[in-house]
Amino acid sequence: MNALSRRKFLKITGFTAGAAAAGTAALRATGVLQPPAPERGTRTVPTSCDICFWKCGAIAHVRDGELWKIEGNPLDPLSEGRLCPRGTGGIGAHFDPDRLRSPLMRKHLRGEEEWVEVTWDEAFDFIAKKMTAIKEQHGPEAVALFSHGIGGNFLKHMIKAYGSPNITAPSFAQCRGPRDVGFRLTFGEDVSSPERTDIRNARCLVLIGSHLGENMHNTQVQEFADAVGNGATVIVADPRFSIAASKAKYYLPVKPGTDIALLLAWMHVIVTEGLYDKEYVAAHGFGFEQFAASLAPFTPAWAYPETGIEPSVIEATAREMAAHKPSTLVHPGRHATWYGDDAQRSRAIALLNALLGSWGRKGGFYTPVSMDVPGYPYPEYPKSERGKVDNPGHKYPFAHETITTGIREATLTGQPYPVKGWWVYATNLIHALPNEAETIKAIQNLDLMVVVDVIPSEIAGWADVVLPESVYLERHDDLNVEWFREPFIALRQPVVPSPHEQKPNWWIAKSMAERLGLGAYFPWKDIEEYFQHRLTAAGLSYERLKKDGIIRGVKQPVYFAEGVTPTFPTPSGKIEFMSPQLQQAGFDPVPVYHRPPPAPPGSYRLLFGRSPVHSFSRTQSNRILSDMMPENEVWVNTDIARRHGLTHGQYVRLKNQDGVVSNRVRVKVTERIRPECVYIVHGFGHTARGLHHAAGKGASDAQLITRYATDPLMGGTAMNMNFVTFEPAEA
Ligand SMILES: Nc1nc2c(c(=O)[nH]1)N[C@H]1C(S)=C(S)[C@@H](COP(=O)(O)OP(=O)(O)OC[C@H]3O[C@@H](n4cnc5c(=O)[nH]c(N)nc54)[C@H](O)[C@@H]3O)O[C@H]1N2
Ligand SMILES: Nc1nc2c(c(=O)[nH]1)N[C@H]1C(S)=C(S)[C@@H](COP(=O)(O)OP(=O)(O)OC[C@H]3O[C@@H](n4cnc5c(=O)[nH]c(N)nc54)[C@H](O)[C@@H]3O)O[C@H]1N2
Ligand code: SF4
Ligand SMILES: [Mo]
Repeated sequence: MNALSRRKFLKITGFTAGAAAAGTAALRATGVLQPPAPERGTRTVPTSCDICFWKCGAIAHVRDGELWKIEGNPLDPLSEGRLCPRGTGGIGAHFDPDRLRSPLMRKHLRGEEEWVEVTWDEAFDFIAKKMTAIKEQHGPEAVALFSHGIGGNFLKHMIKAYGSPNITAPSFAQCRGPRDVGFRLTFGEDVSSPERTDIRNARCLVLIGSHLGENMHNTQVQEFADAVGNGATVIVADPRFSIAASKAKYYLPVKPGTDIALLLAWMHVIVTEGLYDKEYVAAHGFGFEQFAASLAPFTPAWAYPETGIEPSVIEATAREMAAHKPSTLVHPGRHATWYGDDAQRSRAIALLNALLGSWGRKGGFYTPVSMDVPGYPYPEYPKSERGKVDNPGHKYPFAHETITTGIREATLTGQPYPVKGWWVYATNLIHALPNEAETIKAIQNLDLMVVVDVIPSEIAGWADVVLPESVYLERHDDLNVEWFREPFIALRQPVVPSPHEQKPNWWIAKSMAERLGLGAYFPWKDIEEYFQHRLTAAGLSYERLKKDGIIRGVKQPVYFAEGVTPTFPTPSGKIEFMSPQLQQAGFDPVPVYHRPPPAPPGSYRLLFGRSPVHSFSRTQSNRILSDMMPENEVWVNTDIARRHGLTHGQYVRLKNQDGVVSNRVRVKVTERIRPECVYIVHGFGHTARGLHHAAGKGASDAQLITRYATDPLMGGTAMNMNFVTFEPAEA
C-alpha cells in the first residue's frame, strides 16, 4: 500500500503504533522464542488470517526458519494487500508462551483448572467411550457442537456423521442474527458475512452504532476510508462519540435504545416530503400504503424527547440521505443484539434502505457472487427424527439458524430432550454468552465437555478434556469459497510447524471420527487430498492455489440491471414494507417503537464494543497486541465523573444491578459519551489461571451481563440491558 493510503488507514483506526514493530525482537528478549531452526534465508507463504472471521488473504514471511512477519496478500480482494493491526500482530499467537501444549484431562472437579497431560490417543479413547455411552442412553442428538469460524467445518462434519443436528455458533443469537432476520423479512435475503455493503461507492453512509474503525473488519474500514476520501457524507448515530463519529458531517448522540424512534422519524420525513425512490418502491414494494400510513404519528418533534436528537437535525439528515439516493447506505450493523427489539430495529433499517432504493444498487447493497466449487462427495448423514433441540415448537418462528442459548436452556432443563455432551471449538462461551452462571450450571449437567482451543481460555477451564489446536499459521483449514463482490477462493496453509503437541482441526475431526467407527465419512488420507479432489472437480489447480493463496474468478454484475425486474425471495416476491409473515405470527407487521426502561437512579447503562487491536476475548494473551492495549478502561461522561468524584486514570470496580462486581478498571473521563451510559471494550477481565499474562487485566463486560432480553422473533439475546454503579478499587 502506498504511504498516503497507509496513513489514511491508520488514521481511521485511531491507532498509529506499528504492530510488527513489537515483533520477534521483543519476544526474543523475553526468552519466549525457540532457538532458530537450521533453515537459512527468507521465504514467504501465502495464507489467510484468522485473528477474526474476516479471513483476509495474507503473506507470511519466514526468516531463518522462524516466523518473522505477516502482511496482506495483494491478490486478495478482501485485504487488497493490507492487514488490520490485529492481523499484523497475529504472529504473537504462534509465540504465546501460555499456549496449550498437549491434551489435558481434568484431575478433580470441573472448573478447578487442575490438569493431567495425556496423549492424543488417551484423550480420543476417553471421549469416544463417553460419546458412545451418551448415544446409547440418550441418542446422538444429546451431543451438541458449539463452533465458531471456518476452522470448525470438519468437526461439524464429524458431529453430523455421529447423528446430531445440534450445531451452533454465537454469531447468530449473540451477533448478527436479528439483522439477518430483519433483512430477510424485508428483502428475502440475509446481509451475510462479509456484509454485502458497497461502502466504497456510497455517497452517503449512515452508521447506527456500527463503529467502523474500532470494529476493524478490514475491507469495510478500507472502503470507509475511501468513501471519506471521496467526500461521502457520513452520518453517525451513537451514544458515544466513536472514531467513525469523528469522520462524520452529522453526529447524532442518540439516547441508548431509542434507534427505532429515530428510524421512524427519518422515514416519516422521507415519506411525507415525497423524497423516497418512488419508481423503485412502486416497482418492487409490497404493502407500502399501509406502511406509509403507519408512519404518520412519528414526526421529528415526536422523536425528539425519545432520542434526544433535535427535530431540525432529524430533518436535515433525512434530506441528506434522500439527496444521495440510491447511493445512500444505511449500514445494517453486525453485532445487533442490543435491546430485545433488534430484529424489528433491523427491519426498520432495511425499510429505510428500501425507501432510498439502495438494495441492489451501486453505493448500497450489492449482490454477492461466488465460485462454483463442489463439496466433497461424502456418504449421507444419518437423519435425526427428533430434530434440533434449541427452539422447541418454533417458539422463535423466524430463527433460521441454531440458537446457542436454546441449546444451553435444553442442557439446563432436559427439555425438549436431554443434552449430555458439548464439543466446544474456538468459542469462549464464558465471554460470548450472556449470564455466565447459567452457562456454568448447564455445563454441570453434562456427562462430557470437550474444548478445542489454542490457549487455556475460561471455557477450557470448565472442560473434562482440552484439546490443543495448532494456531492458524501452523495449519490448513477448509477451503474458503467466499461470497463477495467478486468470486474467489482462498487457502489457509501452514507457515511454520506447531511447537508442541498441537494438532489441526481436520486431523482432530478425522481421528475422532475413526475412533467412533465413522471413518467412512473421512475417506481422504489428509486434507491436501481433500483439496485436490474438490479443486479438480471445479477445474482449478491446487498447485496454483498453494502458490498464490488466492484464485480469483471472473467478475460478474453485482447490481440490479437496468430494465430487468428482480424478484425478491419473500412470500410476495417483493420488498415487504408491511410483513404478512410477521402479522400471521402475531407480531407487528411494521416496526413499532417501545421506550426502553430507564436506568435505576444513580446507575448507568453498560455499553460495550471493540478495540482496533483486539478480537473479542481471544487476543489479550497475544503479547504483541496486548503491548498496544494491555487493559480496557471505562468511559464515563465528565459530569457524571464529577458527580461521583472520579478522576481520569483512577481504578474503580463496576457493580451491576445483581450485585456482580467487576475486576478493577481505569476510568476514562470524557465528553465523548452520553451521561446515562458507560462503555468498555469487550473481551478483557480474564479469570482463567493459565492466561498468566491476560488474567486480572481490565473488566469483563460478559461478567456484568447477568440480564438479557430475548428477541421474540428469533431468540437473539440482547445484552445492553445491564446497569452499573462505581465501587472504590485499590490503586
Ligand atoms: N477490532 C475488532 N473488530 C471487530 C471485532 C473485534 O473483535 N475486534 N469483531 C467483529 C464482529 S464479529 C462484530 S459482530 C463487529 C461488532 O461491531 P459493530 O457491528 O460495530 O457493533 P457493536 O459492537 O454492537 O457496536 C458498538 C457500538 O454501538 C454503540 N451503541 C451502543 N448502544 C447503542 C444504541 O442504543 N444505539 C446506537 N445507535 N449505538 C449504540 C456503542 O457506543 C459502540 O460504538 O465487530 C467486528 N469487528
Ligand atoms: N459480553 C459480550 N458478549 C459477546 C459480545 C460482546 O461484545 N460482549 N460479542 C458477540 C459477538 S458479536 C460475537 S461474534 C461472539 C464472539 O464469540 P467467540 O467467537 O466465542 O469469541 P472469543 O471470545 O474470541 O472466543 C474465541 C475462543 O476461541 C479460541 N481460539 C482462538 N483461535 C483459535 C484457533 O485457532 N483454534 C481454536 N480451536 N480455538 C481458537 C480463543 O482462545 C477463545 O477461547 O461473542 C458475542 N458475545
Ligand atoms: S480484519 Fe484483521 S484480524 Fe480480521 S482477518 Fe483481516 S487482518 Fe485478520
Ligand atoms: Mo460478531
